[in-house]
Amino acid sequence: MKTVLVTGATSGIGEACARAFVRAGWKVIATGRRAERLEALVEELGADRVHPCVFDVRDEAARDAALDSLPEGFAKIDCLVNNAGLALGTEKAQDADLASWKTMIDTNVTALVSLTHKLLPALIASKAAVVNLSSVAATYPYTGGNVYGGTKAFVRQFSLGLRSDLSGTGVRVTSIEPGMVETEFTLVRTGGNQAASDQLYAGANPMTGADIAETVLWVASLPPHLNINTLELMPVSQSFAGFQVAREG
Ligand code: NDP
Ligand code: 8X3
Repeated sequence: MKTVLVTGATSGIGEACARAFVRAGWKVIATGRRAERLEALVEELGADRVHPCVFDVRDEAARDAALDSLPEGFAKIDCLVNNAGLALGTEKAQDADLASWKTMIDTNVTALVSLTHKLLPALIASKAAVVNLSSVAATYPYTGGNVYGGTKAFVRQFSLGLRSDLSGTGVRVTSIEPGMVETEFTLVRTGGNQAASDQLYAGANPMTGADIAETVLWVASLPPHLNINTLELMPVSQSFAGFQVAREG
């Protein structure tokens, strides 16, 4: 039975990944800060299939303590899903909060890189699949997307660079780049504004965490000679709005 490590499995896409992988016969190392949500996953999916690891991805010491003591049945990692991440704020750069920018960079970039670096020897040994959650925001700029988009562009380019470096190792690397997925993402982005989150998704028929999880599972389950480099997906309701022009006078 193969094992996947999913960061950010307490909610949204990561939680759906935990369910999808277990349904497909995998074991899951599920990480996140909210212990009670991980315990609920263990309860739902079984302690033999889900191993909870409670840590903040930015806290390398806590992360190492959790991952250096994995139980034997979960010690060989066949897939890493770097999913934990967030956007904070929708303000224009000139109005944005610097602390929020740093939190996004620390979580979406620094922690992702650090975890990947830590696990690389093990991932190479197991010829693993690495699936990184980027975003359409990596490619298409929008007002207020500034640093969030920048972090996701980093994730995309880092994924492609990893592919290059890992040539010949059998490790596969994929950048998944979703558009609008209804999760707690907007609740987090707006500082807990449920009405704003509901309004964004209302009538838009957005993608679900399960939609993305099925895609991640598909990528991870492909025959070992196939690599999906990048995969961009959107709900049908979402598309492109073109350029803006600031006119004089
Ligand atoms: P959610 O807010 O529902 O889930 C985010 C997950 O990340 C939670 O499990 C959260 O766990 C975890 N997380 C955040 N910060 C930390 C931290 N410091 N330490 C540990 N875990 C952390 O959002 P989504 O499921 O939508 O987001 C998952 C990924 O998908 C993100 O990288 C996001 O950028 C990306 N994405 C989302 C899209 C969307 O429209 N929803 C579209 C494109 C990409 P906890 O709080 O318990 O620690
Ligand atoms: C999340 C998608 O369009 O809100 O990565 O930036 S978007």
